[in-house]
Amino acid sequence: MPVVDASWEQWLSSNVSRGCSMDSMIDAMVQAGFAGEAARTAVGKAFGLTLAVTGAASHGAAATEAVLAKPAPSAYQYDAMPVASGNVIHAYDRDVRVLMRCEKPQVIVFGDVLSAEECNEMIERSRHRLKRSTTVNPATGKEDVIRNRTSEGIWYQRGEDDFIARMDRRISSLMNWPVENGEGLQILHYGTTGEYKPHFDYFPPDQPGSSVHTAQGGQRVATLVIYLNDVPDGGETIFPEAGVSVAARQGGAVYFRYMNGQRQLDPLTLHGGAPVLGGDKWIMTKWMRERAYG
Ligand code: PD2
Ligand code: ZN
Repeated sequence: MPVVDASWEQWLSSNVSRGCSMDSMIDAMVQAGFAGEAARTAVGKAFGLTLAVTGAASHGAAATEAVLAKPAPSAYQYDAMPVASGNVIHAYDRDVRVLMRCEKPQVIVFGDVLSAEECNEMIERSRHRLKRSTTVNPATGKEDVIRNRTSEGIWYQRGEDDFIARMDRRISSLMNWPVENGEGLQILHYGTTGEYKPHFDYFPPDQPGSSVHTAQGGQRVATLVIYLNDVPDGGETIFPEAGVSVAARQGGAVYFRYMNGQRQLDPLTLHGGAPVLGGDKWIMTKWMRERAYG
């Protein structure tokens, strides 16, 4: 059975600060192999510790009462998504099919964003250049290798060659957000058992480490995850608070938007990459910022 070591402590404290619910954190720990009681104890303690940092009660029932007494953050207001309406969206040089739309949280599943040939080209370009993925430490802003994220990846600078520039333009057109506001494309590879535990893609506004990342381009506003291969078993993108999961199908993609026009952040966009149970998984990710980036 796993133990609550330094990387789990970091996972617990960053998820508390990001507004995750106790239940979703306990579920994630149980899925990772903890006994229910051990998960409940660790999560309860993490909520208590966070309160201690903010000067409130720090132990047991007092901490729980203080959690419950905390004023509810003002509810996220769902305003119109920038993505076009309709069943087929013409995105720069390709017609993309809409397979599913969810309003709360704002999630859209697309088919055929990339052709099979384009997916295979991205995989072959990346296969020999992968490095172990990192996660932003919310306290320091530094990139840490931690086991919440068992994948390897590589970044492509925006417009770094004609092929990448075409992908950037197509994605920008599909997300209906300026190409200049996009981070570079990231390719990720997970082997069997690889996963990415539930997290938010936005930088937690109350954490000191976030300002380093938002200084340029501002906050992240929306993500597009494109699946580059068919995953034989597992590896879905999961939204545990919304009860939604998206299967990895070559060329398909999932879009989700978490910052509205008032700059509120949507806690229902908590999401993760479920463990790959058979074969491997390749994805390409685009994160969009509020303003021009890079
Ligand atoms: O691998 C995924 O499905 C996944 C899910 C959630 C990747 C990411 N987030 C990410 O790279 O942020
Ligand atoms: Zn993510």
